[in-house]
Amino acid sequence: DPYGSEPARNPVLIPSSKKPFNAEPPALLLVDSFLTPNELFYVRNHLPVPQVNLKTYTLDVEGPKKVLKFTYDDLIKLPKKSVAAVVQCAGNRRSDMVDIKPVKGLNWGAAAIGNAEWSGVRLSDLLKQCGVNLDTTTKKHLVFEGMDKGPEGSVYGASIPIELAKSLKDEIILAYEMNGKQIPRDHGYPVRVIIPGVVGARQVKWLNKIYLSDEESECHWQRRDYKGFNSSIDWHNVDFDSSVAIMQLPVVSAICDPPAGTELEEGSEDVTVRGYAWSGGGRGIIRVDVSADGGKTWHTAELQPNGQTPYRAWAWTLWEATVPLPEGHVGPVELVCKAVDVSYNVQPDGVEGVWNLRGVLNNAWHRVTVTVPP
Ligand code: MTE
Ligand code: MO
Repeated sequence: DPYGSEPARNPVLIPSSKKPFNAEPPALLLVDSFLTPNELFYVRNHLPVPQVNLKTYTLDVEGPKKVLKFTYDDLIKLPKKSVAAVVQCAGNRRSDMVDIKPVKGLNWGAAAIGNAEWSGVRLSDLLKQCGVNLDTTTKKHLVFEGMDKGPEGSVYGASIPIELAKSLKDEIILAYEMNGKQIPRDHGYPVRVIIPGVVGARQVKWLNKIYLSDEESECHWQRRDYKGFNSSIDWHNVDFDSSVAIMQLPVVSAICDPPAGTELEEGSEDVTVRGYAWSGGGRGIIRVDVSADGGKTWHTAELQPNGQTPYRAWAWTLWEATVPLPEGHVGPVELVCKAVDVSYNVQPDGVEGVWNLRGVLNNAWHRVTVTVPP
């Protein structure tokens, strides 16, 4: 059984598939802390978790003339850099898309996202040692390969366009710590790449090799998945080559508290709503709006500062709003949230317009129905 040596997992995680293991925490737990605890962080594995021996582990970095093999000990001796950054799956909130029309993919709720402090080595430091200058290279893509293998021996891999790598430069890190602890096996032990502001799919876990190329990663998940299409494209007419691999993600937010179906207290005059907001590309969150009447009227939420600047905001913003209910209201209450990022990007009001066959990039207003008992 290729899945015979999987790590132990927190039973609180809600699996959307067991082999490979994919799971998210109850969304309510996400708003308890700015940094998502390692054992609550969603897990997105496409393949069995590899068994890596720290003593023999190497990270190969290919330069134009030489390939350097960094051992774990080599890496931890280099200058250490930390960044608080979100990792979010492009399929986060896919379950809301399924309600419109079936899609292929794991049925994620709103918790296929987490925010951790990642520590490790700057990619630019390793590249320099291999004679690569990111500023001047004429190669077109920066390619990453993992150690997790499919049945035919192919490994998980991904790439990012060199222009993106250039713009992020010192922010890309090869992380060996997650929230101050060694990265857990499910999250890429011993080393994963963290590319702040970019979709989870490119943040390769169990990192084995880095190189520059004129071609994108040949990996299935780079070329035949994790791309967006309009809602008239379906499996009979999709051409994956015609779309662009998802990199930076659009602005998103979700209500974590109260969970859907919550019965509020009898006679409630207001409801306190909490959640997260985030946007790709380091675009900070400048506002979150919350409605308790399905989106007719809005209240501005209080944002918890994340300590980052608005144009380099890799971490999420947690928020809270106490919204009044109409006097004497009983019955269902439709809570809605929507966030605005520093580019004044907003979330679309409905899922219909952003529906796509893979169920990715669902950043529509998030709606949760709760009820006030009679
Ligand atoms: N890296 C490897 N080697 N194998 C994988 O299956 N999944 C990717 C990415 N990196 C994956 C990977 C996807 S699609 C996501 S969303 C994130 O890892 C999930 O990271 P996490 O499991 O630490 O939350
Ligand atoms: Mo993902």
